[in-house]
Amino acid sequence: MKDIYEPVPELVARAHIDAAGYEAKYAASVADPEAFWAEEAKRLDWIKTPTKVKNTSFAYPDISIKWFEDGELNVAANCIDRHLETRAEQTAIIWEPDNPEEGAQHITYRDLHTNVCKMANVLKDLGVTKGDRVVLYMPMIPQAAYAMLACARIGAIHSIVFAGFSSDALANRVNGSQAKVVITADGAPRGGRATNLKDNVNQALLHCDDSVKCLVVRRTGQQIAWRPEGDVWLHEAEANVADTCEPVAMNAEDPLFILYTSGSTGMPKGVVHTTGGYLLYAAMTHQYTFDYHDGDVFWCTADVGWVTGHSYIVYGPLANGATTVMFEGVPTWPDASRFWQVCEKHKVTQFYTAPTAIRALMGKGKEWVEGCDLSSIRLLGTVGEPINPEAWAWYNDVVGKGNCPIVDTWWQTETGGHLITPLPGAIAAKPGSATKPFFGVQPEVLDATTGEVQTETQAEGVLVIKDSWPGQMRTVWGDHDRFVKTYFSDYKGYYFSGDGCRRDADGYYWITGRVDDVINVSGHRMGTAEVESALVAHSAVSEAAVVGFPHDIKGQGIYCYVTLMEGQEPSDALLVELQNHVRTEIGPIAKPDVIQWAPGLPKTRSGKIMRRILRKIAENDYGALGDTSTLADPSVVDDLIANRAGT
Ligand code: 6R9
Repeated sequence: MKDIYEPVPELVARAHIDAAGYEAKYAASVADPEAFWAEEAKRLDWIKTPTKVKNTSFAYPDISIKWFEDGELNVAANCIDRHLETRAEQTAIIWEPDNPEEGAQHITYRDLHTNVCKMANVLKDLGVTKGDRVVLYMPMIPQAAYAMLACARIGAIHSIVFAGFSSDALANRVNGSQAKVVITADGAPRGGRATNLKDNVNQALLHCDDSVKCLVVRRTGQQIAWRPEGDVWLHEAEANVADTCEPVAMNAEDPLFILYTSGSTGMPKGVVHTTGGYLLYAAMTHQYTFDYHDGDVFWCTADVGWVTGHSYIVYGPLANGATTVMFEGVPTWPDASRFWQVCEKHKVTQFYTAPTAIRALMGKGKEWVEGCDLSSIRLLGTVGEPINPEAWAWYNDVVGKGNCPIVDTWWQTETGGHLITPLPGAIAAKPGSATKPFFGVQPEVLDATTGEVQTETQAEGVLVIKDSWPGQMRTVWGDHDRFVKTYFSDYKGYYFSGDGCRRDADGYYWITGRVDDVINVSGHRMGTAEVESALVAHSAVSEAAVVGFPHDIKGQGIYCYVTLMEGQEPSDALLVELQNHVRTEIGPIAKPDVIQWAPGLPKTRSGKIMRRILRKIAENDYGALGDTSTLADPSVVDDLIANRAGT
């Protein structure tokens, strides 16, 4: 593996932007953001063209972010209607089902229009109007995209809950946004097995207002328990509605969606994205980062339950009139060649996945890749966590055959789209680095303790952003103070990402991971506080502390220190019970990898758990325990080391 990979010449020739172009455009974007974004806004169809571009303040505590605030547009019209004149018969979505034998579907822009209009009319019949919230709890089926766009068409705000989350998590989110309708399916096939999604919804709705309706897509045809009062089959309801539906004019700052994400404290918070700035930013980053051109087939393997699915399966690609692949299955079923089979079958040109998937497939051996014709692939992308050199090299050599650029895109649920990323025709890649900022993005590295700006090019510290960009989240749903406190109170005047980073002598950014109590399990964010509160909700547990530890495939695993109630005895049975308990409370991705029985936890005299020490023990790194003198009872540490549970 080399230290640096220059842009591939054939790619530079056709790229939207080259090195000189990037420098000039970036300089313009930060010198005069108003002019820059006014021009870029032309990539959208506005019902009312905005006269105001940027009205944003990071001045603590009066954080206020508005873009294009007097503009009006409709997201669904931008993602569908405006393409009908030129590409009605072009495939908008290629849907690849879990079971390859079921056969793929090619959904044209015209089909998309019809399906979205129908679903929008069904939602209207269910009483949904502009500003109402609709929760989606769905498999990766085209109806998930229809539902997102149907909400956008009538001005409803969608909130997608990943279908792998538990009924408790679903209930919290339905109640948190006071949703009127939940859209789901009977079952969700993944890897040859179907989860009973509708059962989970029924469980969740026991804890929600009786008026909440449930719109059900028939996916598997399996037996489900029906609630006669509030349940509606989509196919039945659609039989009675028109197949056109006028898109509602939305203000650029009207919310488009809420997406819950984990933070360092408390329960997940509802990140709010709005209409104009978000769509513009998703579309623009999709075009430049992946160097998308007409005729390409773009595949992002994420789930629509995560922000990556929102921005790079649905909104960015469809705003650009692209062909986007939506995949219901998993990388390893029916066998470990599935991703590559799908690439070959649909002649995918850009492939975007997470390092955890690359590591898992790398472990299966390269013969699964080599049996497939991947000659259509021109570019590879990664997202979700830092990529380790072994995985980078394998992706580059085995999947990309050494001639596809890899774009390592750093961004977050909060940022709406890529903030730091290579542009394939413009920026040379260094394996493991997210490289340079996207247009309009002004990163700074601050000293973590003093908050001082690191003015030298070579620097290390926490990663903050100096000024707003259009795709930025606007608030936390129902709790603007939490938004201000979480992202703007630690380092005044900046948006704080929660990530640490290093900037090298060439000005390249290297993300080093979270500096807060958020862990990254298979590219999914998990607050350690969430797992802790699930553990202490079990009657046998008196106290719990959760940290991340390095995991070969998942990036980080979940390591739990558990103190039992008086009279409770540790046992293997209890261990399994606690693992399952967390799984039920949050979802399978939160299942603890390691549980260590801890008679006591290392605490300061004021009672604060010293996580730094717990992290070191979980990492098997005792040499670096640091100062333990402030502990109330230092002997606790020796006991934890002696009884360490991990491998
Ligand atoms: C898009 C997404 C955000 C957190 C982020 C960071 C980590 C994402 C990364 C990366 C290193 C990359 N992260 N991309 N770390 N290199 N290319 O993943 O959103 O689920 O909100 O997670 O993921 O730690 O802060 P989200």
